Amino acid sequence: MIGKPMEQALNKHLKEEMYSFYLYLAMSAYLEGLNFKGMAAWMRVQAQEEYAHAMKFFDFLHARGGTVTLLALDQPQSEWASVLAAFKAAHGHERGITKKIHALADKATTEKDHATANFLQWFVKEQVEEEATVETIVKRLGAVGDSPGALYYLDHDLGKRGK
Ligand code: OFO
Repeated sequence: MIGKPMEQALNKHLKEEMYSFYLYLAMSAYLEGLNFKGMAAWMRVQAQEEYAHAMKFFDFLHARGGTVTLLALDQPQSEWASVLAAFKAAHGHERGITKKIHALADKATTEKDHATANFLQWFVKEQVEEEATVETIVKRLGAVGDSPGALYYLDHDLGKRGK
């Protein structure tokens, strides 16, 4: 049975993952509006991954005899200054999520909740990948600059995700 403070913290994080879903869906809509269909598809796949992350918390809470409480989501931003700005925001967001996961892992250790600490290790590893993947895209976009040809090539390349 999970302790109440941990249950509350995991419910709060479930919301963070759902917000990530919402944010990436908003970025997908923004990119779709700019006609960068490959990048929009990439963000849509990312949103689906975030939904799956949220559901891991949902399932874990139930498996531990906890209660799932769905908290209200904030409205995500809907426009960015550029494609690069959107991906930079995604990178910043992932860095923030990493910090939150680490704080949760610290809490589980302090509370000697070994099951939760073990559950969170998957996310610790996943965050390394999440940050690295978006950082690579930010770097590629930075290298592309204002070259339309290179930008459309990158769009096409990112559209391969999930196909
Ligand atoms: Fe769930 O990893 Fe991104 O936010």
